[in-house]
Amino acid sequence: MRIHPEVAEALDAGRAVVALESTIISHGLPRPDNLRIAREIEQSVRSAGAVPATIAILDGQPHIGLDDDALHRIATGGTAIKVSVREIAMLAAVAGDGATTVAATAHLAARAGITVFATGGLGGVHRGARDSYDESADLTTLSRTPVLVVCSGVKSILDIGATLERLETLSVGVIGYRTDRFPAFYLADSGFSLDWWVQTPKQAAAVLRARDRLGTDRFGLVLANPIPAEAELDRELHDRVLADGLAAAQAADVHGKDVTPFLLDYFHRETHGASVSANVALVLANARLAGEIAVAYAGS
Ligand code: PSU
Ligand code: MN
Repeated sequence: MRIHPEVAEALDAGRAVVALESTIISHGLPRPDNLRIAREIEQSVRSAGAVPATIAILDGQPHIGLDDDALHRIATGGTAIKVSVREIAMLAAVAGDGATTVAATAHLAARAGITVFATGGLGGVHRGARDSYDESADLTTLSRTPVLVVCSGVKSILDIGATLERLETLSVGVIGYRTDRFPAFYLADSGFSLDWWVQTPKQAAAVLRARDRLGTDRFGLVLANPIPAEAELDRELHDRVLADGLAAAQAADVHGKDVTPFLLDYFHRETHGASVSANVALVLANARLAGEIAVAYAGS
């Protein structure tokens, strides 16, 4: 692994660092805006007083923290494939470029000693998983990776109830940020409630500290931060595009790791950019909150 000097220095000094995923940049947001947004996400982490570490694979080597050239290559180079944990070694062997999913990012972050991680949405159990068995490796990876993922829940393209059940089975704690409702990415409320919530970054850091003391720190935690109210997607538009997108994916026989990027792209096109604005708003808010939590955790 190559740890960026600024990140290495912060980790050595016990200062706040926030890991950021790269699949959202390469496969989750449209070009060319994705490069600017990737920089803004890093800036949000900095505005909270933490150091951003965007994680990706370049020439087969995992990078913890990217310089601007590397960020550029992942965002606009077209060389990076979507990489989950099981593919890191294969990509290393052929010296390829990869954009890491939540699972792969969490794995590499934990190895580098980074605990707090920000993203937009977590992967989960896909609709129809009873037949397809399509469940994101994000869930099983979190069951054995000691990170706190700050996200806006999971998208309604997934089976949210089943995803929450799986998180329970896998011992991954789910905490709402100033809410007792599990968010659904573009919408603040998925209709599912939560048993636990915190009101401040300090309280989230206290959970991390307690878990370190009690030995439950082998599992991941999800901190669910709902999209800011003013950025929510119109619910009717959301429901219509969701139904059409799921039908389009089925008609086009899309499956496996292509499903999530396909549906994201469908949303972007069919909402004429409204879903991208919502996506950007929530990911910037998550990056900032993750920065605040990392600062509180480093100082506690
Ligand atoms: N959900 C989103 N946006 C994304 C992703 C998920 O709202 O960009 C990406 C993340 O990188 C996540 C991955 O880890 O998709 C999950 O893909 P899969 O369902 O193939 O595991
Ligand atoms: Mn899948």
